[in-house]
Amino acid sequence: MSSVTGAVKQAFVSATQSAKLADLQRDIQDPTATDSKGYTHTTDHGVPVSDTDNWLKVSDGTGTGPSLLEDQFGREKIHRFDHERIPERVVHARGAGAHGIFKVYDDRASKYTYAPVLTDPSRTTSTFVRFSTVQGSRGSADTVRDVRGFAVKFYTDEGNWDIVGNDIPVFFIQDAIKFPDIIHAVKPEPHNEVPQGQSAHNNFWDFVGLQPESAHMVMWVMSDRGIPRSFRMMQGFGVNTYTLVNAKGERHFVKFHWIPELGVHSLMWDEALKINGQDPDFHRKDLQEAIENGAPPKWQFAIQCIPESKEHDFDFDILDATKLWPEELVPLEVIGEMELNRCVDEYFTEVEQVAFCTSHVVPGIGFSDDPLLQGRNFSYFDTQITRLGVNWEELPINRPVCPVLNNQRDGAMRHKITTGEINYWPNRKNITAPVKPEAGGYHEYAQKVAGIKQRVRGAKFQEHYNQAQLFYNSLRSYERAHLISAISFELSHCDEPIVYESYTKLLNNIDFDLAKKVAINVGGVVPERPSRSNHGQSSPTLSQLYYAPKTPTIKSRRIAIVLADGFNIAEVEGVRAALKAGGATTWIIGPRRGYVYPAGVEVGSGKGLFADHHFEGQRSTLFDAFIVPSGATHAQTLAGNGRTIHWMREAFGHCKAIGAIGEGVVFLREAAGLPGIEYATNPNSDVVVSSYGVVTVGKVDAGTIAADVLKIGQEK
Ligand code: HDD
Repeated sequence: MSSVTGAVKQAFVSATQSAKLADLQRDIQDPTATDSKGYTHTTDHGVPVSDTDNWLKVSDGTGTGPSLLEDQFGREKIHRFDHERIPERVVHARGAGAHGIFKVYDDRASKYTYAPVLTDPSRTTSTFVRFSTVQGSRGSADTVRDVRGFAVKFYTDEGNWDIVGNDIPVFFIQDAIKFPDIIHAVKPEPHNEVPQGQSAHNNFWDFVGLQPESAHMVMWVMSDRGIPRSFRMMQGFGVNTYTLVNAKGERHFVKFHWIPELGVHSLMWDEALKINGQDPDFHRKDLQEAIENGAPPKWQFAIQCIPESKEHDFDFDILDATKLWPEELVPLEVIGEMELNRCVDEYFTEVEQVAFCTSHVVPGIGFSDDPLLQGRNFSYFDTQITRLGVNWEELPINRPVCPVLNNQRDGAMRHKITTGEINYWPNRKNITAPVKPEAGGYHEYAQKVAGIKQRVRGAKFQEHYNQAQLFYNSLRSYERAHLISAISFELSHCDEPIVYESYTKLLNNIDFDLAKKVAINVGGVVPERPSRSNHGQSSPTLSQLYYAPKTPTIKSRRIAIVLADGFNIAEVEGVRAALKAGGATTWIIGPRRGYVYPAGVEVGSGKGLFADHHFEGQRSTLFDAFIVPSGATHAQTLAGNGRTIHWMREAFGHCKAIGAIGEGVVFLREAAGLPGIEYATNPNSDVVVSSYGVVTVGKVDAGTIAADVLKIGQEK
C-alpha cells in the first residue's frame, strides 16, 4: 500500500493525451467478442444461456401452460429491465456529450494561478463535455428556445476540475436560495405538466416579472442565443466568479470563457420550431456528425481576471451572477483551447452518468463569495447522490485519472476493493496521510471575513436594468427584431393578462421602443414615455456577430444539392469537390433514395449519382445552403414538384445561401419565384450575380460557383 504522497507523485507521470480514454478502456466491453469458451450470451452471473425467447412453462407439447416463477433467466431479464432508468436531472435533463482534450498555449496564466492545468503548456488534459437544454425532460427536442448548458470536466493530474457553465454569461437569480423558485416557474406547470421544452407560459413570465434581477438574462435567452445553430457554435461561460491563486499567494477573481472557432451562430425561430418536429435530435446528431466527419469542434479558452484589491472598483458587484464583466473594463485573455474529438461509445454510461460539481476545483483555483456559486457548491454534490448514489465518483466517466485514496469506503455500489485495516486518520502506520500544501495538497486561501450574520444582499445587487439595457443597445437591428419577436411569441402564450401586462411594464425599464413594440404585439400596456432613461452605452462584444471567424468558413456546414434526372454531372462533381475542400459536407437530394441520372445517361442504367435522401425525406431546415445545377429535364422536374419549390422558398425565407446554374436559375426564378431577387438571366454568360444570398450564373466552369457559396453563414 503506497501512501497518498506516493500516489500523488505517481500521478505526475501518468498524463498523456488519452489519459481518460486509456482509463475508460478498463471498462469498455465489446459485445462482438466471445469469451475464451466461446460464450456469447450469459446471465448477469455469467452462466451461458441457451434460450432468451421463451419463458419456462408447463406444457404438454400441444399448447401453452402457465409460466413458472422458477425461471431465473426470465426473471433476471425482466427484473433488470424494470430497473433500467435512473432519475433524470432535475434541470438540464436533455444533453449530448463528447470527449476532448485541453491545452494551454504557454505559462502566461502563472501570474494568476499555480494550477498546472492552466499554466503548463506541455500538458494535454483530457476533458468530457456535456451540452444540454435546461427546461425540457430527457426526451424533449434539441432546438427549443432555452439556455444551453456547457459543462466541462477536466481530468487533471491533480484531480477533476469541473466548469459547469452555460452559453449565456449571466444567470436569472443572484442567490442560490431562489433556484427552486425559478426552476419551478420555468418547468412545466404542476397541475397539467405543460409546456414541454418551452418557457412560453404564465408561470415563467409571472416569476420573471416579479423578480427583476432576471431581466438581464431574459434578454439573452430571448435573443438569438436562445436558439443556437449547433452546440459547436456557442460561446461557453463559467458564469460565476471563481478565484485563482498564484505561487506568491496572491488572489484574483476570475471568469471563464469558451470562444467557438466557428463563431456564434443561431437558427431562426421559424427554423427552430420546425426542426423540433422534423429532427428533434438535431443538435445531438450535429455534434456526432462533425466529430465523425473530421471537423472536431474547437473553442479557445479565455479568462477575465480582477485583482482582489480592485473588487469594489466597479459600479456593479463582481460577485453578482446577473452581471457580466464588460470586456472594455476587464479584457479577455485567451490562454488555451479545447477540441472535442471523440464521440461517446455508450450514451447512458457516459452522458447520463457523468456528474458535474461546481465544488470540484483543483489546487490554484478556488471560489468567491458569489452567493449563487456558494449554493451551487452544495447543490450539485447533493443531487448526484440522488441520481447516482453515494459512490458516483467511482463510475468510469467520473473517476479521476489520478489516484484516489482516503478513509471513506463502503456505501452502496462501492466499486473498489481497498486493502488494509486502516480507514481513519491519524493512524499508527501513517497511511492515507493528508498532503501538505507545499507537496500539492489543496490549500484554502486565507480570507479575512467579518460581519453580522443576516439574510441580506449587497447594495450593488439592487440594480437590475443597466446591463439588460447594455445588452439590448449592443444588438444589431435584426438581432433586436428577433428579440422583440421572441418575447412577443412567449407573452402571446401567456393567457393571464396580469402576466403579460406586468412584463411589458417591466420592459419599459430596459427600452421604451422594445416595451412599446412588444406591448402592441401582445396586448400589453403600451407605455407613453420611458420609465427610465437609456444610458446609451453599448459593447460590440455582446452581439454574436463579434465572434464571427475572421475568415468566413463553411467548415462542417451541411449543403444540399437538389437535383432530378437530367442534371449536369460535371457541375455537381466540381461543386462537391470545392465544398468538400472547404470542409463542408454535401448531401444529394433527389426524387428517390437511389440513383439519379445525369443528362446523357440512360435512366435505370445504374450509372447515376446516388441520392442520400428523396425530396420528402428531409426538409430545407436541416441544411445550411443549397445548390441547384443546370439541366433541362432536371429543372422541369423540380419545377413540377411542390416540395422542391417549398424547399427553395423556405430556405430563402430563412436567409440561407442558394446557388443555381443555367436551368437551375430558371427553376428558382419561374417556379420558386423568390421575390425581389436579381438573377443571372443570360444562359451563356459566366458572370455571377449575387443577390440577397442567392448566387446565380448562366454557365460556369465546374467549381467556380462554389467559391461564392463559400460565403455562407457569416451572419447566421
Ligand atoms: Fe445548475 C445542472 C449550469 C445554477 C443546481 N447546471 C446543471 C448543468 C449545467 C448547469 C450546465 C448540467 C450539468 C450536466 O450536464 O450534468 N447552473 C448552471 C449555471 C448556473 C446554475 C451556469 C448559474 C451560474 N444550478 C444553479 C443553481 C443551483 C443549480 C443556483 C442550485 C442551487 N444544476 C443544479 C442541479 C443540477 C444542475 C440541480 C441538476 C443535475 C446536476 O446538477 O447534476 O444540482
